[in-house]
Amino acid sequence: MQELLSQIAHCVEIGKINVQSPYPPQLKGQPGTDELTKQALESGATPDDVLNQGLIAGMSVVGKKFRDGSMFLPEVLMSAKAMTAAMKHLEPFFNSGAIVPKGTVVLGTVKGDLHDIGKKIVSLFLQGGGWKVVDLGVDVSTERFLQAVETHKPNAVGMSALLTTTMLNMEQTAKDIRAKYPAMRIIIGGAPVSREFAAKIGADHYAPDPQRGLEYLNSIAS
Ligand code: B12
Repeated sequence: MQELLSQIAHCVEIGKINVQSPYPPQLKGQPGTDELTKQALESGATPDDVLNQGLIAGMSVVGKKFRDGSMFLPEVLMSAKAMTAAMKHLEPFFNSGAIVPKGTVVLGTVKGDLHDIGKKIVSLFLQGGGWKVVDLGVDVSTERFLQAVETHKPNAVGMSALLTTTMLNMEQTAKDIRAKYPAMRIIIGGAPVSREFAAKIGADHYAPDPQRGLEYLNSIAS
């Protein structure tokens, strides 16, 4: 079983989705996260083992390599796809409560901003790290963030902005969330934002990449 879980971790790391996937070329015709996750669960692996020893293990290698520059965006996107294929098999266990997430994060790209790619990667990393993510998508108004906080009672709100213009909307949303939920943890990311900007708008944390976002969230998980 251990071997199977290590294989899942490796497939996440190298972005091997399923047997049909031609990527990476050296594993053409071999099973990917899709088949291996199904097989592991059918052979009696617990969903927790698949998540922790397979997906989280694989994604944490991806996170480290992406951070130190030894892995690039297209490869990370393949890993994210491999991860999504595996998550499909784990979803029923999340829904039934058999997997207990570390906590919940409401995530969205702020109002006026349609950039989705970075936020989606963050979403998958956090899921791969054992968090439940409520992804509100792009162009998310303050009202929608507030509504989601009310509904999902998350441990944190994550906001993404890629435009200098929409950073201003992020500021407003952060202030409105803080006014209504003073204890809510707010984490921000996206190319134009910074640690200084986070401090200015009263956000708790700025993360330049998903791995550091995950590390922060794990540090606040009770
Ligand atoms: C792809 C892209 C688009 C695509 C978006 C497609 C999509 N579905 O997302 C399209 C074509 C739609 C687009 C449109 C526009 N874009 Co554009 N776009 C980009 C581009 C090339 C890449 C962005 C990207 O996906 N990066 C890859 C991801 C992985 O990185 P990332 O988003 O930074 O996210 C990472 C981290 O920042 C972090 N992170 C991000 N968010 C969060 C959140 C949290 C909580 C955490 C923890 C971490 C985190 O983790 C992510 C993963 O590592 C950038 C240039 C660039 N190099 O950034 C321009 C760029 C952002 N765009 C720009 C502009 C100007 C526009 C337009 C205004 C163009 C126009 N005139 O129409 C429109 C705006 C549309 C709108 N209202 O949003 C400018 C912004 C300039 C500025 N300073 O404001 C840029 C910088 C290009 C440039 N050099 O001029 N764009």
